[in-house]
Amino acid sequence: MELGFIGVKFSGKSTLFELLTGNHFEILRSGLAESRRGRVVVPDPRVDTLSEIFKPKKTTHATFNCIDIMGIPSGNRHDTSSKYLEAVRQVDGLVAVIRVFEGYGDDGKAVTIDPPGEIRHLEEEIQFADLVVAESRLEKVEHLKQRGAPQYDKHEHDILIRCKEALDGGIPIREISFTEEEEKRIRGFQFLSAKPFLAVLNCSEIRYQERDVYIRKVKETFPDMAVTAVSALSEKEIQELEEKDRALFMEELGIDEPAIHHVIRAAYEGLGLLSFFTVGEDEVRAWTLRQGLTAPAAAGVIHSDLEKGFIRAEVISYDVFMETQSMTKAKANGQIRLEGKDYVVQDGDILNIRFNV
Ligand SMILES: Nc1nc2c(ncn2[C@@H]2O[C@H](COP(=O)(O)OP(=O)(O)OP(=O)(O)O)[C@@H](O)[C@H]2O)c(=O)[nH]1
Ligand SMILES: [Mg+2]
Repeated sequence: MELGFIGVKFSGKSTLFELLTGNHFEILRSGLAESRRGRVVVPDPRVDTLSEIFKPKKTTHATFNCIDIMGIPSGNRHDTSSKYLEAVRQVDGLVAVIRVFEGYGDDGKAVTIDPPGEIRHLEEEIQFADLVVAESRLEKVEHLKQRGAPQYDKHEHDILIRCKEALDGGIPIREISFTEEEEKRIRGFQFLSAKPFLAVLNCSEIRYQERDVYIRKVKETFPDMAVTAVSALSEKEIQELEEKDRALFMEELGIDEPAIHHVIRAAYEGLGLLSFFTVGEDEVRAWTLRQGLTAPAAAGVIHSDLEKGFIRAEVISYDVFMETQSMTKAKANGQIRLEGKDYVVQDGDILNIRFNV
């Protein structure tokens, strides 16, 4: 799972990237463009609690990668061949960093704070690229139809028409409801606006106090959008403080936990991710999985052999486990379920995969 940070120039993508990754990264080069890839550790108090109970040799939190993608100019350009779109195409989900602090923009002019406008701009750029893809494919499909060619696929034609209509009306592909079968076909087109999209409003210290107003404005324009707020620069300063000063500072700023926590949680929800756990004397570990996937897929996240040789999964949810805090007692109570290959893994499941290779 790899998330890309997108946004207009100087919106604070790199600041947020550095905050979330602790400024550890590798440089990715493609052509002339350069971007940075870093790993984000997912803070999860459940992992810490499990670790206290099992006292394992090693405790591992879930992680995901993020990419600090270059910013785009605030003016429209509809440049479909850009390195920017190429970078966007390669990530699994988008975190749009939206500017909610004063100062100067890439054009040298004072910035107007307008989160809905900035989101619309980002959406328009990716939707325009999708429209080009949909139209060119439609043209081919219609040509096949006219010729009565056997490759003509009525189903594909219908899907493409729906996509084009949505995009013409400014609706991203992710908001169209498809059947599972249609969803599979859609994947082949690699539509950018089909990717999960989370808007992070990057506020100055002062604007952060009014964050609810900005969130509401976004929701009025984009009712289905996942949106959260941070003050990346102030939180980065806090991160560099001593532990005791940190608590005091956070109180002053009206921040009850570091932004990293709620941004990651919002990313989890907005981007369709969940955490499941494996426990034992050797290691207590959290793993990241896409919501809706089954036990063998979860096994595959741990190791490909576990997926190949998957037999069953022993499952107990974290909350149920916490009633007794003991696997032996949970087993005696019949609280550990045996699930097969169709079981859809839930957030907080503790799994033990039975497999055979
Ligand atoms: N006042 C204020 N300034 C910020 C905040 N976040 C970032 N900045 C400043 O805005 C400037 C741009 O920040 P970056 O994080 O480099 O922005 P970016 O989106 O990565 O920019 P590009 O990569 O050029 O598109 C820097 O000078 C930051 O210090 C913020 O929350 N408040
Ligand atoms: Mg940057």
